[in-house]
Amino acid sequence: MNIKIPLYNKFIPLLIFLYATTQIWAQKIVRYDLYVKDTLVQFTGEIKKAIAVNGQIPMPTLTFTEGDTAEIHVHNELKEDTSLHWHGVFLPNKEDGVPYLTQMPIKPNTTHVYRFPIIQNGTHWYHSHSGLQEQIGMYGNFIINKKETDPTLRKGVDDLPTVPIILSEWTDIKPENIHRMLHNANDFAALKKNSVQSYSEAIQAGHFKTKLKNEWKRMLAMDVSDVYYDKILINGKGSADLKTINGQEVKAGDKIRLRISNGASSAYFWLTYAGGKITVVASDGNDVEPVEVDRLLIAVSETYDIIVTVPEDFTSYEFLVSTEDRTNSASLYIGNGIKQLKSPLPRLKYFEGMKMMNDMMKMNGELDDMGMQMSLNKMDMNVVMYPEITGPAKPKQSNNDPNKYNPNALADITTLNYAMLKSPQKTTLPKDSAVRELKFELSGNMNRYVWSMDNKVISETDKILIKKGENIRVILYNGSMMRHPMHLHGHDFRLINGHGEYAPLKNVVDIMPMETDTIEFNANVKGDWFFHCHILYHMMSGMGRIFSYENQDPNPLIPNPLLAKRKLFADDRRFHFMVENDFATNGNDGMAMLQNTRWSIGTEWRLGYNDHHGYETETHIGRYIGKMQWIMPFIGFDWRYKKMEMDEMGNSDGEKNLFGQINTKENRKQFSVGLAYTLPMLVILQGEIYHDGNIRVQLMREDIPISKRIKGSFMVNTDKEYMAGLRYIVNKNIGITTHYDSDMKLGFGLFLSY
Ligand SMILES: [Cu+2]
Repeated sequence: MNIKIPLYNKFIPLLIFLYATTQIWAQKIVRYDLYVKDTLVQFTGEIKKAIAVNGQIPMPTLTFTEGDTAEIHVHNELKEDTSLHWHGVFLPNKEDGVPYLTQMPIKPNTTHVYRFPIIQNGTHWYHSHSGLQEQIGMYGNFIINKKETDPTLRKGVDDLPTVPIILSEWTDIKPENIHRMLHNANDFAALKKNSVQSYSEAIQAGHFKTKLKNEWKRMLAMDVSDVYYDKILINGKGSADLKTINGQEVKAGDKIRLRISNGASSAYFWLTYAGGKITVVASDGNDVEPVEVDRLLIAVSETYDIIVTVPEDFTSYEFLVSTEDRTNSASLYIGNGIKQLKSPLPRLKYFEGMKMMNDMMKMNGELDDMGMQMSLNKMDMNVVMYPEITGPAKPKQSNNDPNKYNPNALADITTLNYAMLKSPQKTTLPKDSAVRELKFELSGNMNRYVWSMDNKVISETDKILIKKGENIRVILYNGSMMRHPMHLHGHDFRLINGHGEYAPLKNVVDIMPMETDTIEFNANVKGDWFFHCHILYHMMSGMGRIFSYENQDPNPLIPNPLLAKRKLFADDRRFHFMVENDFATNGNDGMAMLQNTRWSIGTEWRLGYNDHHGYETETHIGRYIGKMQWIMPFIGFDWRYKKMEMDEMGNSDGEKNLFGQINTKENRKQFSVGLAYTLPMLVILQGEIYHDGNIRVQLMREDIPISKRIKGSFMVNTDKEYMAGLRYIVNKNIGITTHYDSDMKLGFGLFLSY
């Protein structure tokens, strides 16, 4: 008799063998499948395009235990390329997820598998590194638990109920449009945030001189952040309840560990809690000695593990997340019962901030720290703007306030700073390794939204070569007027903060203006590693560098390194477009511009309707010079024609310009070379010589902030032309204008801009 053995029985020994080997090598493979897809969202009531992964925003929380192997299958169902970067995670370079640097982008309708061993633990997160996708949904928690046998397990920390939280922002404006508007100094965001800081507001606040001095020093009004957001989100919601954890009801006395990542594209957040103190126990996935604070600011892309306590039953305590500029917030209510609110942070005193900036800004555009060695966010310069610490705004404050630069002294509010972070373990680097020291100045140009390091954007520099085994020390000085969260891929660094051998490990260091910070790391994993500002719009403008290991094998995922490099550099070489046109009763005038880091291509036109029938166009192609970009040499073409009545002909032909040359302003087809220079008060002095030898000098100022919604402008030149105008801003694309022009006379119009 023939006995049939079922086929699968033959595999049993094999299965047992496989099971045994996974146990021996402890290679538990944790697989996630991520489906990246276009979606529509309604955060504000308006339907907008976003990107969801597995149907959700934020992306799903990925959870691992140290020792696992991560296997993440990314299915791109978008119509565009994508990528995923594992922020703060140690991995082989080709798994790092930076398109055109560590891999080619994931094409639509393809799947890419990221596979890497998990060799650390902590709170991390992940996000798209392609274009501006991070802004519209592509961020998620990446949590690595410690092994049960980990000797660094802490009682009262690692055994607490834990909630992963990712913070983010939402704007109804397309991120591409935000980026474009930032480059065009469009201050619509300031209007939305009520932070225009116009002359009339300055006068009301007793700060007319402050405003005048600010413009004399060629500064535009600034804010602590430059994008307006419609919604702040905690795990994808503006308001959320935390009533139970793992099925257990949250009750009085419970301590809860929140693993918080700031997945925002450009917003920093204040974290405050209605239930009392906040205990910080880890940052960027690395344990720190517990430190108790009243509040902390989490920089873009940082992570903090904090412990909060529920003081009483029948109450739910607000955990309040406010944008640094205090214009928006989100809340997590912890506990069960009546809501106990945290008082919102009061509005910033902008003119106090402006006054401080004035004092620090030298005429040449450099910052003067007046001998103060600032670092580690210990002295929060923005404190001058915090009413909760320095008192309410009052007009005409004394200039001799002794606490002008150290108002922290007035506060009994404990705010976290980097000097408070101390690692529980020694973090010293290998002692016998060579040390390579690198210095960078974080540089920027607010007016043209250029962000760089040592005044060079990524595409203007080579990769920085380092050797495996070296200890790399990086000294960063922030010479720009905004703070920058600098992030290093693939490595943690020691943040030198006075704790010696116990310096904390981080992978993001936030640096305030005029601060100097030192970080150091051991170069221990070959590859091309991005080091960049994590404000998305700063990174896309070119604020970063690439560390590249010497003598490394080519990356198999980059088959054509030259093409990849060109694509990588395309981000900060991009031109940004703007156009505006005034449809007025007396004519039509407008301009269109294409600008990038250094170049500007602009054309202006004017068409007269009334007694001045004619047209003019002026085109300039220029390159901005120097860090402050106050000088722009250009070549131009000027083409103008005026139809004249017979009786006008005579006297017009004989008209001279201010230099006594025959004035060709009525009929000109001329090439020119010239120079535009930004004078104090942001007046542009433009000198131009035409190919027939004619010279024209012109003074011009646009966008004089008269009031919150009214802007003034004027122009006068040696062709005896002049113009003055006012514009009332209705919304980001529409204005109402009136102007008086030497040719076109008085007119009223509708102003459209993009
Ligand atoms: Cu930045």
